[in-house]
Amino acid sequence: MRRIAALFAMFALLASSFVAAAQEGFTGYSNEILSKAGYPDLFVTVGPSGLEAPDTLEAGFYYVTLSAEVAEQVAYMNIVIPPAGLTDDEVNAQLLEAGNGDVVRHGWNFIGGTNTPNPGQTASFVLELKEGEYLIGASYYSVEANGADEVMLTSPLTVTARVSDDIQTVPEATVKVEMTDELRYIVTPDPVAAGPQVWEITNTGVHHSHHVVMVGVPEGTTAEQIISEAQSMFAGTPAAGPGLFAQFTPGGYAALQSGGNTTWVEFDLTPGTWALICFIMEDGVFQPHLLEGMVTVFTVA
Ligand SMILES: [Cu+2]
Repeated sequence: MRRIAALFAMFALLASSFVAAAQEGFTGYSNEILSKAGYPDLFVTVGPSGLEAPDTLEAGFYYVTLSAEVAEQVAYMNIVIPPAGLTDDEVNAQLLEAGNGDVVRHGWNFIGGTNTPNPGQTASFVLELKEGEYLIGASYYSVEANGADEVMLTSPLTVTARVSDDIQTVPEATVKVEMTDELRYIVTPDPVAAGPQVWEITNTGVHHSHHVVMVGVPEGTTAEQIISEAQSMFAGTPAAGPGLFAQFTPGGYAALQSGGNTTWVEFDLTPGTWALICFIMEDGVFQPHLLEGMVTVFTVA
């Protein structure tokens, strides 16, 4: 997403080709399996006319579909529980800071979300909503502006006890990702099969929120190489020659999840070497989880 683009705007000279690649769009999104799994729809549409989303739902699994109202724009969303005591303006500002700037403040519970991959396209995922009071945060922006024009809107969501008597089952996933408090991703299996796969993404930790930025990387790239290049860029001493990041191709994305939360997202990846990278920065820590080792490389075959 432009979350990558925004980060790499910081390394603009180096990463301009990657930003350009990001603007060509994400190629790994898929809706073949989860769309037919029978979960009730939860539609979220956001744009200049406002944020359109339900205000009351019963507890259960939902197939969430996010759309930008304006075909030339993209949209971001996350279902959240903000920390108590914030004003509406603070909630909005901190949501934008998290979605746009990858900065996570203390006390937020990010249940899960997504970003539309390209203008004119939707993004879907499945999550389980439990009884409680939530906020849907959703924003819209143009890809060209790298999120500088992003507008964040919120809408309250009350989830009531489940009364429907149909039995819902947990989505069947063929790939699992654990995001841990040790700032690691654990992907199983490896290799991942090519073609549409449902990914179960769980933050198994307690203390940190993470997202998933999925990129295609040159064959044989190691996590150590990605960390090393990121460290060089952060230190302002980039290696000579074409940067590794400039060779990344955008694949997929899953928005912030706090500890204990799971989303199910479908990706269709081409054979090759892929990486998951976390660009999230803790409040007051001006470096992404990536620099603390939160990147993993896996194979799609
Ligand atoms: Cu992280």
